[in-house]
Amino acid sequence: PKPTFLHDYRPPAYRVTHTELSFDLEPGATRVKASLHLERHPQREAGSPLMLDGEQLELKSIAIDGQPLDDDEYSLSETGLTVHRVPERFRLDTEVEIAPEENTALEGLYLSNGMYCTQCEAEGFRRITFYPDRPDVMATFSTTVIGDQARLPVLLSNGNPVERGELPNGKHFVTWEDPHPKPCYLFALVGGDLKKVEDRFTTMSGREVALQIWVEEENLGKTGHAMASLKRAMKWDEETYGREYDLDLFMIVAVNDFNMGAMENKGLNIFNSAAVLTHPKTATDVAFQRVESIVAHEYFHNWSGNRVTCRDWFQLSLKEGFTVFRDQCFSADANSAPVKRIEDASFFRTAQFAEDAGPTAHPVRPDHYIEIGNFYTLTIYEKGAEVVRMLCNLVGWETFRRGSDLYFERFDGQAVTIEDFVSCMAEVSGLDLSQFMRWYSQAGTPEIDAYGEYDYANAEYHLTLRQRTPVTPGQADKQPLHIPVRMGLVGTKSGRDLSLNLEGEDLGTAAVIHLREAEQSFVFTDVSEAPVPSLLRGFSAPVQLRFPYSREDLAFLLANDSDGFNRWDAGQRLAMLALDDLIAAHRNGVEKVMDPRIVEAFRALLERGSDDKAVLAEMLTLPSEAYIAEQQPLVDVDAIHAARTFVKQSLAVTLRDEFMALFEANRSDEPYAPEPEQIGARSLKNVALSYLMAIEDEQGIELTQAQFDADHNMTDVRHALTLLTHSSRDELADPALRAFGEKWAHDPLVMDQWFSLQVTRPQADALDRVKFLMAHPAFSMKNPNNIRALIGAFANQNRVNFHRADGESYRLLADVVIELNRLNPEVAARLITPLTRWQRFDEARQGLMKGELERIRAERLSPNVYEVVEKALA
Ligand code: HT7
Ligand code: ZN
Repeated sequence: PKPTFLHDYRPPAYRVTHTELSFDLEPGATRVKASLHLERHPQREAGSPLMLDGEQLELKSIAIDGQPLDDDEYSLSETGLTVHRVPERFRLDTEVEIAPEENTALEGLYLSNGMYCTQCEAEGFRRITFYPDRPDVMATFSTTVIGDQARLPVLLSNGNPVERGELPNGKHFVTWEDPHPKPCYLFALVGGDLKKVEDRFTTMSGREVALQIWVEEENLGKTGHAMASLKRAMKWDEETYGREYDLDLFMIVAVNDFNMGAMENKGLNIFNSAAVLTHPKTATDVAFQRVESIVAHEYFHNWSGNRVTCRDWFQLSLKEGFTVFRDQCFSADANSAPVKRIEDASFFRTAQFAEDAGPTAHPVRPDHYIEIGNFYTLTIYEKGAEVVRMLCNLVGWETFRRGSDLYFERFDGQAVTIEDFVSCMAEVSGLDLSQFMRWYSQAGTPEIDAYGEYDYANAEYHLTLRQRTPVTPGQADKQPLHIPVRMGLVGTKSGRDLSLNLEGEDLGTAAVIHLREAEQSFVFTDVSEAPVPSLLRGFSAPVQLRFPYSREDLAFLLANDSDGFNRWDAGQRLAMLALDDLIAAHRNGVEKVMDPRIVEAFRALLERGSDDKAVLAEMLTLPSEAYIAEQQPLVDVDAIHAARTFVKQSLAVTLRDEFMALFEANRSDEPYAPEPEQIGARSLKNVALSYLMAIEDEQGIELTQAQFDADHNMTDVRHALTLLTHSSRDELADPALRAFGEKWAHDPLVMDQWFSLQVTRPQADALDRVKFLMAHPAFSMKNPNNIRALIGAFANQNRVNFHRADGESYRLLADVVIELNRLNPEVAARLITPLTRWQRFDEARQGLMKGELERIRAERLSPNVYEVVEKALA
C-alpha cells in the first residue's frame, strides 16, 4: 500500500451539491441507489475524468443525466470507478449491491445483533456506494430506507423524516432529509427492531428539539444518564460557546458491535452500547462519567466537526483535539475539576508519552499516512486537546471564546484546516502564533530540564529552563517550541506563594512564563524567602519536566502547594523517587527498605483529609505500573511490580488503622447517584480497601466480601470482586467470580467487566485464564468490546503476565492479531500496540516480541496492520 501525503492535497475535480440515496435492506442482496448532483470544482481544470471511491461494491447500473453508460465510458477497479468524460454539471445515477451480513470490519453498512447500522468515518462510505469519499465534498442528503416492516420496524437516517409509507411484500419505507451540507463520513443509517426513550430540549432561541435514544427493548431502563448528560451538554454548549443545536431532532442509537466509542453523524449519533447504557447495578462510576463525556463529545462535534469540518484527514485533530478540549472542560465543570485534570494528565503522561516515544510517533498533524484508520490516536485526540488548551491559556478564555466565535462564523459550512483555526486565535489576540504552530508539525514529547537557585544576598531566584525534543521516526531535526509554563514560587518559611517579579513586571503570585528558546533564564527579583518552585502547574504544557527536587522539597510541595494538581504531582514524584530505589534494590537482589518519608507524607495526607475526597483518593493512589515503566530507561516489569507492591504493602502495614478509619468514614447506604460527592467518597473508601487487601488483612477481607455480597452498586461490587480476584486466595476469588458470571451471563457489558478483572490478575495463571475465557459463550472474536475487555486488558494492563519471560503471551497476542487482521483490520491494528514497544525491554524479550511481529508480517496483511507492523520493525 502507498502512503497519502499532505503536500499532495488538491481540491476535488467535481463537487456534489446534493445526494439522493435509496437503500433496500434485503437480506443477502442489499441494494443502494445513488443520484449524485455534480459540478466541476471552479479551481479545477475542465475535462477531468470523474473519479469516485468504491470498495466491495457490485455495480448494477450507471447513467449520466438518465443515459446509461456504455462499458467503455467508464472503468472499475478494486478501489473505485472512473468515468472518462463528463459534462460540467450533471446527475450520476448508480445502483450497487452490497453485503452487510458479511461485513465483520464494521466499516460501511453492517449488521449488529440483527440491526443494520453504519460507520462511515473515516472512509467507510466508499463501502456503501461510489462517491468522492473525502471530507471536503459537502452535500445535502435525502435518504430513503426500505426494509421489512416486521424485522426492521425502525428506519433512521440523518436529518428529519419527511415521508413514510407501506410497500408490497411486507416492506415499508421512510425518507429522511438533512438540510445541512455534510461530508459523507457523517452519513448514517439504522434499521432494526428498536425502542426509544424520548425527551425535549428548548434551545436558547426558543426552538423545541426532540431528543431520542434508541436501544434494544431490554435496555430501555439504562438510558436515563445518557439523556440527562445530553441535555446538560446542549445547555453547556449554549452557555459556554454560544452554540445552539440546528435540527428539530437529535437521535442516539446504541449498538453492540462498534470499533470505537461513538460517532457524531449529523442528527443521528451512533454509539457503542458501552458508551451510552448505564444503570447503578451494571455500570461503575467510571462508566457513568465516561458516558457523560462521550455523549457530550459527540454532541459538541455538531459544531466542532460537522458545521465546520476538516479539509482532509490530515486535519483530523482540528475537530478531535478541539472537541476533546471542549468535553474535558464540560466534565471538569460537571464534576471535580482538579480530579478531572489529574485523571486526564496522568493518563496522558502514561499513554500518550509512550506513543510519542515509540515507533508509531507522529505529529498532531501528520504529513503522511497509509491508513487513516490508524490515526485515531492519543496524539491526535489528547495531545491535540492539550495544544488547544495551551492556546486557550495563552490568549485567555475571553479571547479564546472570541476566536472560537470567529472560527464558527467565518467557516460555517466549510471544510477547513488547522491554520484556519489558529489564525482566528491569532487575529483576535494579536499574538504571533507562528512558533506555536510547531506543536502541530513536530512529533515527540519535549523534555524540559529546569534548574533553580536562590540568591540570598540579592533576594533573587534564578530559574533556567532547557528544552529538547527527542528524535522521532522520520523527524531527526527538532526546533524549540513555544511552551507556556505556569508556575509559582512557594516560600519555604511561610508555605505561601511569593510575589513574582520578573524583569520589573509584577506577575502576582502565579504566572505563565513563556519558554521559546532552547535555553532561557528567568530572574525573579524581590524574592523575600528561599522558595521551592512549583512548575508546570495544572500540567500547563504536554511536556516531561525534570527538576532536581529533593524528597524534602517534594514533601513540602505536597503539603503546601496552592495548586491542587501540583500537590498531587509532588506526591507522585516523591513516590517515584522511592520506587526507583526499590526497583534498583530488587534488580540487585538487595533487601528492600521503605523510605519513612513516604510513610510520613501519606500519614500527613490521611490526617489532614480533604474537602475534595476524589482529590485525596488520587493523592493516595501510587503511580501505576505503566507510568512507572514510562519513567524507566529499561523496563523491568517484575522489578516494577515487586517495588510497587512493596510500597503499597509497607504503607498498608504502617497505616492500617488509618486506612480502616478512612474506609469506615466513607461507607454509606445512600441510594446510588453518579454525583461528584458520592463518587469521591466511594473512591476514597475503595482506595482504603485496596490498601487493606494489599496485605490481605483479615478484617479487610471480611469487609471486601461483605461489600461484594451487599450488591449495592456496580462500582463497589466490581471493586470488591477485583480485590478478591487479584488476591492470592483462590478460595475467595473463585466462588465470587462464579456467582457474578452466572448472575450477569445475559448482560454483555457486565460480562466484559468480568473478563477484564480476571485477566488483569497478577497471578501466574492469567494467560491460561485468557485462553479459557476466549472459549466462553459470552466472548466473540467479532465483537470489539469483547476483544478490548479480554485481550486488550490482558496485554495492556497485566504487565507481569503479558511480558512473561517465555513469550507465550506475545504469541497469543500475535495469533489474535492474525485472526483479526482478516475479520476487523481497524481493531487488529490497534491491538498490536504493546508489541510495538519492544525497544523498551531487555534483549530476550525484544527478540521474542520482534519474532511475533515478524510472524504477523509474513501474513497477507490489511493496510492497517501492515502500516503498524512495518513501523514497529523499521
Ligand atoms: N469521530 C469519531 C471517530 C470514529 C471512528 C474512526 C474510525 C473508525 C471507527 C470510528 N468510530 C468513530 C468518534 C469521535 O471522535 O467522536
Ligand atoms: Zn471526536
